[in-house]
Amino acid sequence: MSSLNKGLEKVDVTLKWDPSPMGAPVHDLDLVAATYTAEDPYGDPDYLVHFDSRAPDGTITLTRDSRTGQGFGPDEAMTLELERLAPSYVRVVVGVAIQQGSGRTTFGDVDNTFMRVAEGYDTLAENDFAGVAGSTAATVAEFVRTEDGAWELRDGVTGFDTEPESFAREMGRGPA
Ligand SMILES: [Ca+2]
Repeated sequence: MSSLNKGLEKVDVTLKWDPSPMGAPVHDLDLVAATYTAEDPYGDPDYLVHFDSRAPDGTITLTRDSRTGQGFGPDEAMTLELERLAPSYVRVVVGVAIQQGSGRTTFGDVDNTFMRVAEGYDTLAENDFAGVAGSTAATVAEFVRTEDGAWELRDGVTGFDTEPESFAREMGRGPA
């Protein structure tokens, strides 16, 4: 990386999936972001952003939210204005959790799941979740503030086998 790299400023994470067949239980996937401060970068999230929770400073917003996967374009979308985050924030982890209301549901049970991380028209990462087909949740992007203050993406999808609520607490922990 060049030292002229100014880092990521405003990033969009989008998620789509196909609705379940007629008569089958709906598939509800949720984008979740967890923020971490320099005091506890791998501990408990400072706050979460998801369908039921907003960023106190408005820097991370869920702009689209779906309970079924029906419709065209992204089903869920989140905008992260990283450059506006207070300096105390050093890490943001974004994940996808599948609601488990109708029994254990994994990415392998959901058709055509796809996520993309982009800044403007530049795609930074994309993934079809094939590598975590047996998981019920996954982290999909980790944004880290480097020593010079710039935000960078650490790419990669990691599967979890947990309910959405416990996933939100655990998604930012470092490797065990
Ligand atoms: Ca949802």
